Amino acid sequence: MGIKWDEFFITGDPLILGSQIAIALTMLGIVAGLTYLKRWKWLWREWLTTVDHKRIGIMYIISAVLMFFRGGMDGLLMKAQTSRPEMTFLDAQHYNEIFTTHGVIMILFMAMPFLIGIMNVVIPLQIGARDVAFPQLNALSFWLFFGGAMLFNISFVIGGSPDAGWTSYFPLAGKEFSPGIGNNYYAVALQIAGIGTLLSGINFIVTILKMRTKGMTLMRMPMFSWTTLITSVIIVAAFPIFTVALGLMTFDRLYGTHFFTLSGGGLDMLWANLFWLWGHPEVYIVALPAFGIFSEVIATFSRKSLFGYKSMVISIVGIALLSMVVWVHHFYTMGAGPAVNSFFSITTMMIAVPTGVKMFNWLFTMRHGRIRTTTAMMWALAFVPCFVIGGVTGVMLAMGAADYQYHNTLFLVAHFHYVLIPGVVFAVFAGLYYWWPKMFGFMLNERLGKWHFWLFVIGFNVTFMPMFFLGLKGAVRRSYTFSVESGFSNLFLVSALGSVVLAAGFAVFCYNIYWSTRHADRNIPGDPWNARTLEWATASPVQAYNFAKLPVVDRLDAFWHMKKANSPELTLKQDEIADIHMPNNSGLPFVMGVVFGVAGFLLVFEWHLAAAAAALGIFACLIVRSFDYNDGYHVHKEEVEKTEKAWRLREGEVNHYVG
Ligand code: HEM
Ligand SMILES: [Cu+2]
Repeated sequence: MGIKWDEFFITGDPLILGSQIAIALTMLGIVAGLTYLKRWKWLWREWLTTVDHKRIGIMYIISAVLMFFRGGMDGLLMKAQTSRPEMTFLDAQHYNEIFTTHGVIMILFMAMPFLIGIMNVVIPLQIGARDVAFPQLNALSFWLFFGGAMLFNISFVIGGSPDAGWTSYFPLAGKEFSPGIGNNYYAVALQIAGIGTLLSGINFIVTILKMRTKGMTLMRMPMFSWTTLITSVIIVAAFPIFTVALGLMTFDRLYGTHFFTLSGGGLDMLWANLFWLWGHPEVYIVALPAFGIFSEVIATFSRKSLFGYKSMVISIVGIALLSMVVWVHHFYTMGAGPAVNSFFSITTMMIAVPTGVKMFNWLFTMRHGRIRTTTAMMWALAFVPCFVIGGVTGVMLAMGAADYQYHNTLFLVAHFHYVLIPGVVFAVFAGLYYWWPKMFGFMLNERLGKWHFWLFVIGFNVTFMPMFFLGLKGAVRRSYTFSVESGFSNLFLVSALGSVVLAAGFAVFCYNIYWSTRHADRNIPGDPWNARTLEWATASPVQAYNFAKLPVVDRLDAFWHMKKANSPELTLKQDEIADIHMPNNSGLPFVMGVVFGVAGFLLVFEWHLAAAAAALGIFACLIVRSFDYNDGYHVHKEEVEKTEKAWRLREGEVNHYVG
C-alpha cells in the first residue's frame, strides 16, 4: 500500500514547478536570513515557545495574512480562467483543485485564525485578566492549527491537492472516485487543525467565565467578549461533529469502511448532513466575533455606548441556537420532502430577525453620535450595506422551493462572498486598524488605510455583484469554463477585472504594514482612539503582564466613565505594585504541532506503520508534560514599577502614576 514514489512530487505543470522553486527559495531565504541576523535563539525563545496570549494572537494573525495571500491567489487564478469564454489557462482538474483549496483555506486557515488571533490579543485585556485560563493549551491550539494548515498547504506540491470541493461530498470524495491522496490531506489536515480550534473554544469559555476582573458581571462585558463567549460555545458544540465526520471519512478512504460509500451500503448524504451540522454553525463561528469587532469599533467612533446592549446579547444567543437547526438549507434538492424543507426554510428565515436587530442597533448607535471616519470605522460603515445584500439574498436562498433554481449557481457563490467578505474580512481589517497599536505599539497609516479601504470595497463589489446576475442567468458554480453562446462573457470579464482591484487593495494593506513598521510614530499613548473598554487601560504595546493592578469595574464601558470622572482607578500607586506571577515558556506545544504534522503526513500517504510510530511521539509528549512541575516565575516589583512609570508618566496619558 501507499503511494508510488514517482507520484510524490507533483511534476509536469509549469505553474506548480514555478511555485515549488519559489517555495524552496523562500525557505532558503528565511533560513539564511535568520542565520545571518543570528535570530534563531530569539525566534525560539520569544515566539515558538511563547505562552503569552498576545504573541500567540500575533502568530495567528501572521499565519492568517499568509493564508489570505494563498487563498486570494487561488481566487485570482479562478477569475483569470473564467475571464474569457473557453479559456485554457487552467484545465478542469486544476480548477477543481483550486476552488477546493481556496474554499478550505479561506474559511479554516484565513477567517478562523484571523478571528482567533484577534480574540487572543484582545479578550484577556478586555475582561481585565493577565492571560487566558490555560496559556500552554493556548499555545498547543496554535501549533495544532499551524501544523494542520501547513500539512494542507503542502498538498499543492507533494502528492496532489484535494479536488472535491471544500464540502468534500461523497461519493465524489470517496476512494472510488478520488483514488489519489489529495482528499486524504483534507481528512487529516482539517482534523489536526480542528482539534486546535476545539481546544481554543474550551480555553475561551473558561477564560471568560472564570477570569473576569472584579465587578465585571456578564452583562458588563464588552460586546466582543460576549460574541467570543458565544462563539466558543458554538465551537464546542459543533467541532466534535466535524471531528467524527472526518474520522469516518478517514476510515472510508484509508481502511475500506463504508460509512459514506453507497456501493458498500453506506449513506452518502450522511456525510452532507454531518458536514453541514458543523458547517453552518461554522459560518456563525466566524461571523459572530466579527459582529463583536464592529460593535466595539462603532461604539468607539460614534462616541456613544452601544445601543440596545441587552437585545444585542439576546440576538447573539438566538443566532447561536438557530444556527444549529438550519443545516438542511444546503441541500434542499436532496429530496427530503416538502415538510422537512419547509421546517428548515422557516428556521433559516428566522435568523434574519436577530440579525436585523443587530443591524438596527448599530445604526442607532451611530445616530446622533459624533462619528469619526477613521479607517476602522470606514470598514464598519461599508459593512452595513454590503452585508445587507448578503443577508437579503440569503433569505431568497432560504426558500426551499426557490432554491431549486438557485442551487449550485454563481448566485449562491455571490451570496456567501457577500456574507463572508463584509462579515468577516471587513471586520478583521477594522479590528486590525483598531487594535494594531495594542499589538505593536504603533498605528497603521490612515492615509494608506483609506486607499486599502476604497480599492478593496470597490473591487469586492465589482467582483461579486455580477455573479448574482450570472447565477440568475444560469451560470453554475465550480465550472471551469463557459461557451460564447451562453452570453456570460461580459459579466465574467467585469467580475475578473474587479478582482484585480480587490487584489490591489490587499497589496496596499501589505504595503501599509511594511510602511508603518518602518516609519510610524512609536511614541503613542495607551488610549489613542479615546476608546471605551479595558484593553485601552494598558500601554501600547501592552506590557507582558497586561495589568500591574487588575482594574475594578462597576458598569458597562467602565474605562470610558473612569476617564470622564478622572477616577482614582486609573492611577497606579506605588504601594499597589506587587510581584506578578507569570507562566513559563514551553517548547512542548511546538514539538507536539510538529509531531502531529509529521504523523499526519505519513497517514496521508498511507504509510500506516510509520504513522503509528510517529503518533507514539504524541504520547511521549503527553508523558513529558505530566512530569512538568515548573510553575512559572515572578516579574519583580521593581521591574513592574519601572515599566509602569515609563508609560504612565508621559504627557497626555490618561493612566497615571503616583509614587
Ligand atoms: C479575495 C477575493 C476572493 C475571490 C476573488 C474569490 C473568488 C472565488 C471564486 C471564483 C470561487 C469559485 C466559483 C466557482 O466556480 O464555483 C470561489 C469559491 C469559494 N470562495 Fe471565494 N473568493 C474570494 C474570497 C473568499 C473569502 C474571503 C472566502 C471565505 C472567508 C471565500 C470562500 C469561498 C468558498 C467557501 C468557496 C466555495 C468553494 C467550493 O466550491 O468548494 N472566498 N471564490
Ligand atoms: Cu447554512
